[in-house]
This record gives sequence, C-alpha cells and structure tokens, in this order.
Amino acid sequence: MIPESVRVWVEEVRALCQPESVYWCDGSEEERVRLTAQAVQDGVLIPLNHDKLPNSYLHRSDPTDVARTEQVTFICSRAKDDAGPTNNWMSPEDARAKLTPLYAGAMRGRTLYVVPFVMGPVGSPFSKVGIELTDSLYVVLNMRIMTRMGAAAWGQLEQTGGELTKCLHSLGDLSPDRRFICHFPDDNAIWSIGSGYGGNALLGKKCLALRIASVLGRDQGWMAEHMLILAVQNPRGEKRYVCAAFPSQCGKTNLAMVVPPPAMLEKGWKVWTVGDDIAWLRPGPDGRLWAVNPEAGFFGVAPGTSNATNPNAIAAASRNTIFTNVALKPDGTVWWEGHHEPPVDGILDWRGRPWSPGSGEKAAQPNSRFTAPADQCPSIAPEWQDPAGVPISAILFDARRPNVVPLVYQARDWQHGTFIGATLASETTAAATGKVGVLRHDPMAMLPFCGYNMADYFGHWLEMGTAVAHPPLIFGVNWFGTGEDGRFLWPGFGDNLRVLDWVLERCEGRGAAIETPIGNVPAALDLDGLAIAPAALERLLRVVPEQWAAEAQEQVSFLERFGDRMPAAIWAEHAKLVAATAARVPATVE
Ligand code: OXD
Ligand code: MN
Repeated sequence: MIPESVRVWVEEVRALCQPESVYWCDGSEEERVRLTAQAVQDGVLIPLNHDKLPNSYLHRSDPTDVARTEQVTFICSRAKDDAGPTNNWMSPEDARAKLTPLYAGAMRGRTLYVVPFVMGPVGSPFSKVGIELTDSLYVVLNMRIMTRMGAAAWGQLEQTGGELTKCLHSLGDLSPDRRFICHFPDDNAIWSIGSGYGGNALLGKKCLALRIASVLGRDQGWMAEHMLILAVQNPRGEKRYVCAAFPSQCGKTNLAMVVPPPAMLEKGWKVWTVGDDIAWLRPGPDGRLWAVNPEAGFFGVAPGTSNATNPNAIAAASRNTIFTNVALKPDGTVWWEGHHEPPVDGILDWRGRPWSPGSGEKAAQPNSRFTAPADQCPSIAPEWQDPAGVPISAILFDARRPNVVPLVYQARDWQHGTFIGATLASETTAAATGKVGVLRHDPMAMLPFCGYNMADYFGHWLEMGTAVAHPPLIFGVNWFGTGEDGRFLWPGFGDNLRVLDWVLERCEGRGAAIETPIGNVPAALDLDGLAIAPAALERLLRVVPEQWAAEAQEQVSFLERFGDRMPAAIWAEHAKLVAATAARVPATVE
C-alpha cells in the first residue's frame, strides 16, 4: 500500500518541479523493457552489440559531470558542529532556500519518475526504504540494478514502521554552478540537483546507504561503512568473512572478487563476493559483528578491469549492464584503458569522438563505470542476500601509499584499530573531481561519506567495539608500496589473498608475527608460486620508526581539527604511537 504521506510529497514535488507527467515505477521486467526502449529513443542509452553483450547499453554523460563532486556535497544538520570539520555544511533552511528555486520548473517537459527502493534484502527488518523522485531515466534504470527497486518497497515500508528516506533528484540544467547534493539527516531526506553522475544521483548509494545510514546507525546502534565484504575459505575448509574499507578507486571491487593465484587454488583456497562497496554492520546475538551488503549491483570502475585483473567483474558485466563513459568499438562492444583486448581501429572515445591509441588522450573517461547486477557475478556468495548478514572476523583499512605504510599490520586491539582507521591517509584518485595523487586524510575511507561529525563517528566506532564480545580484528594494509624506481613492489590482485591468509590465521590465534611500534607485521607470508625479491618483501613489510614519528607528527593537525569533540581514546592511541616511535625501536623483519 502506498502511504498517503508519500502521495502528498509526490504532489508537492510535482507542483514545484512541474514535470509533464508523473510515472510510478513498479520494478517489473515489462517496465524495464519499456523504459529502456524509451531511454534509447531519447538518446540516453546507446544499444550495444546484443550478441556479445546481451541487453547492455552505453551512456555518455555530460563531460562536466563524470565524478562525485565533494565540494558541492553538504550535510545540512541543524547545528554546524554536528556536520563536523570534514563536511561542507549548510543550515537546512539555507539549503532549502537555495535549492527550491533551482527545482522550480526544473522538470518541465520531462517525466517525474517515482522510484521506490529497498537497501538490503527485501523482508529483512534491518533493510531501509527510500523513494527517489527523479527526472533521469538513466537514474531509474541504474537504480533498478543497484537496489531492490519497485513495488516490493511498499510492503517493506509497512514492515519497517514507515521509516523512509525521501530522495529528490533533478538533472536541473547540469550546470556545475547549480549543482548541489544536500543531506538532511534530521529529516531523513536528500536533495540532489544538477548532476546525473552515480554517487551524486543514484541516491540509494552514497547518499542513503552511507551518509544518511551512518546517522541512522549511530542512533540505532549499528554501522554504515565504505567496505567490501568477502568470504574466504582456507584449505582446511574454514570459511571466514572479511570487511575492507578502501578509499574510492583503490581496488575494493577487485579484492571483493579476487581469484586465488594458481598455487593457492591448487591448495584449495576459495573466495566469494558478498559486497564490493558498502557494508552495514550490526552486533549479532552471538557477540560478533554481522555485515550485510545493502546494494543489489556493482557500480564498478571500468579502466583497469580485465580478464587478468578481475575476470569476475568482466563476467558480471557481460550482460544486462549499463556502461557509462567507456569507449565504443565498431562492433558495438566496449573498451577502456587496461582492457584485456587490444584497442582496434575505429574506436569512439567516451565522448563519441574518433580515437586512436596514439592520440595521447584516454579513450575511456578515467572514472568510467559499469553498472551490473550482483547476482551475475560468478563469485557471488550463495549467502549474499542472507537477511542476517555474515559474521565478520577481520576488518582491513587500506591506504594507497608509496611508502611508510607496510603491506599489512595488525592493530593491537579494537581501540588501536579505530585509531588506524581514523588516521588513514591515502592518495586521491579520479573517483572525485580534483587533483589525483595528493595525500589526504580519509578516515575509514569515509571522508566523503560520513553524515555527521567524524569525531562522534570515531566515538561510535569505539562504542561498537564494546557492544560486541568478539569484535573483528583490525588490520592496516597497503597494496601500493613502490620501490626507488616508482614501480609497485607487490603484485596485488590475486596475490592479495596471501595477505588475507595471514590475516585470517591471526584471527584463529595462529600466524607468526613480529611486533613493531605500529602493531604486528607477518613473520612470513605464503609466497608459494610468487617470484618476489627478498629485498622487495623486506621493503614492503618494513616499519621505519622515524617515518612513523613523522607520520604521528603530521596526524596532529588533522586530529586537532575536531577539537574537544575528539574522543580521548583516539588521542591516547596517538600518544602511544608517539612514544613507541620516539623510542626508535629498530625495525627488523626476520
Ligand atoms: C564509488 C565511490 O562510486 O566510492 O563507489 O566513489
Ligand atoms: Mn565507493
């Protein structure tokens, strides 16, 4: 049953935005076929070669609208302090006053689509319901892949007592000057205008499942995190689950779908994917943290994805997929930098212009994407939609750092792990507009996604560690260490499972480790079948106290930004790092 309050809201938005018509989505297959045909007719989607990529389409976005725009993303809490120093803030009144005129008449000549959706498995008491009102058919068709979209949401809404995130989206005139992504945590609402890009426009994803959900989680005793979830089974047949927080474009999708290297496959290692971007974590009745992937699809980064780096993603995106801003081959298939197939003559770049390998330009936009249903992934875990979620043994925090941070190290305990997450600093990527390769603090990889003051968020993390008797062990990882020549030292991809092997051994109370000032590093890794120079491994696992003393010093100004609101436990961990590195313990790896 559609609640009357929803009808009233849709009517208010209709009166404001003045669409030509209003269409209520039901999520049916017949509707998908009809709306897809409409999108092709409107030029929103370009059909691809349906023999080679069945039921798949290409979308070319406005060239100024290709990534998340953090500078125009706002948390509109009542008090500025509740948004904290890492978020842009506008008062709810100012935001409404600024955006209302932009919405006025913005949908003239367009259809207003009402998109009901569920984040999390339908029927689960933990799932959340949103309704996105949008004038973008591209958004509708992506939401259909990324969420459980359609009539099922109405039943879910009854089950969850009417708790609802109202999401309003309009492409507006796509002008970057009139682009705003505003979150109203006190009203459980999101207003987005001026962008059709994924994270700005598919409001179930970053806006609801992270920013709004992080606030709901704080208030309701759970956590919304920018984490993949994967299942790993060792040759003994022990299946364990791991969550990993990586900044955008640092390989979450690749790790979530990792294929064991041949030597480990032979020994019997197995891996399954539960989620590739977002995890909702809750204390379970058994004293462990249980994780659910609230999404139903992958919005993965295309460049660099190949049969060599991520065959599961290639298979997942082999049908029923929407590609955004990739290059188009003359045979109606797609291409991007790092694809396993070599470029051919006649490629059109992401803007539809003729392209050749020597042109010096990228054929695919560096943040080009594929939107693919999760259940098409060959590695999807049979339990990926279990309403209870999966019990988490370990949490990884990944930094993209050329040096300082070792390949892997283990936090002493949950509080120390929270500190490692809180002080995570990583090089920027193309997932957001702005300069690439600049070191920035990205606590828990949530900098752009936390819907409230991050000092309180750290406090919530600390509390969650005490809310469960058996919290996951926490590890820092860095796949991106480089040698003197600037080349990556660690092969990454499938070989990252060697690191997970050690991580899970530690979770079982096994796995030899060496104590360092920042935590434990492996005494040894299973390197069977991997040719890596001992000097490279030494460098990867090295902890240089002087570098960490400098790191600790650099962290001060970041931590100070939170003033009195910063939990004392975070400063206590910082003091421990200062003390441990000041002692200049020689870093030895045996
Ligand atoms: C994403 C991101 O799209 O983190 O997942 O930007
Ligand atoms: Mn992400």
